[in-house]
Amino acid sequence: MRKKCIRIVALLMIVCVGSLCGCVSIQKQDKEANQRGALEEEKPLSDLPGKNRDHIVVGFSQVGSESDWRNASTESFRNMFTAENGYYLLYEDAQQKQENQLKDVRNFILQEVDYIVLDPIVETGWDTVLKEAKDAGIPVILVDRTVEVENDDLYTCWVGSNFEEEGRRAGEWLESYLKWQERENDRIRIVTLQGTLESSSQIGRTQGFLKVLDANKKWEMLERRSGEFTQAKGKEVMDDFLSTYKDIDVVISENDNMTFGAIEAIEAAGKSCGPAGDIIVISFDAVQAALELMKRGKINADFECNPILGPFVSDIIQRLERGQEVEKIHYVQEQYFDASMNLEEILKKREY
Ligand code: GZL
Repeated sequence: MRKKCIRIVALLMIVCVGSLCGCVSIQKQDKEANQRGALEEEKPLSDLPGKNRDHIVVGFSQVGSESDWRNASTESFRNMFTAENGYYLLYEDAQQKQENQLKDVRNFILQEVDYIVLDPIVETGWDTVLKEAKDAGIPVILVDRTVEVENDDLYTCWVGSNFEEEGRRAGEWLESYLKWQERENDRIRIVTLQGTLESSSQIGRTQGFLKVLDANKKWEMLERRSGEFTQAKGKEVMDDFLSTYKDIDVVISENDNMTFGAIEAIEAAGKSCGPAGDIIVISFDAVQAALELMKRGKINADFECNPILGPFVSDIIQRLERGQEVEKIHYVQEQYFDASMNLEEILKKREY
């Protein structure tokens, strides 16, 4: 009996010491994780600065880390939402899954954050969770991509790009480029690498380009298929396009990482791309690595999508904190680049 008691006491001591270490490691994990921005363990609210706290607590659900553009977007928020700037950022990477974002938003509500920032991976499926945030009195600011909801009172505002405008400008650029090549009356065979289907960036770019495609009867869209905004999938889809279609004149790639994969596939098939190549390559995002490839003659044109949204969102939050009204839609300014430009100079000034 005595032995059993000693064993139980010993076991209890091990459990206590273990949980103490565990607690220390969780706290330590919290600290490290919080630097990464992924709070693994919920901290008691009293530990979080914010409402009646001395910081504004912002919960940010990010799409994932699928592209250079996405990483620049994340960095923009991390650099802006710091303690020095008066914020406490709860950052979650949803790994390109909507169900993770739904969990993120509900977790932010539970933690009574002051603001929710959401980059919605796709446009639909948000009404219920946005209503929960509204009922909890937590403003939701949409960034980058947007949502389709019954009632747009479910979110405070959206900061992002005019994706349809990006797509249309890409089509108009192709029109003028073909004219310059004296190919305006040629049959032009096009394939498109689409982004994540049903994301607003994919919908807008596809729709915008389609407007110009419809106005050019000699252009033929051989196929559109999603490369999911990633390099690997972009290569896989382009490989398949190249083995399916003998003559491709133009690739429209709805982000630079799919373009990187497409260029790999084109060159592996013994073809060439860019101004001196067999295939015209038109891309979106205009990240540094893509402009480097443009400088090396592999990309013809690239339509910028500005990922530096952190400062815009902080400005909106500061205005809301002062009780000011904010616009529903905030478009960011964007430009395009093509191989005729001085890319050396342009690259010196690029932030991302
Ligand atoms: C566009 C953004 C897209 C980028 C991709 O605003 O949603 O998602 O074009 C990223 O690089 O994956």
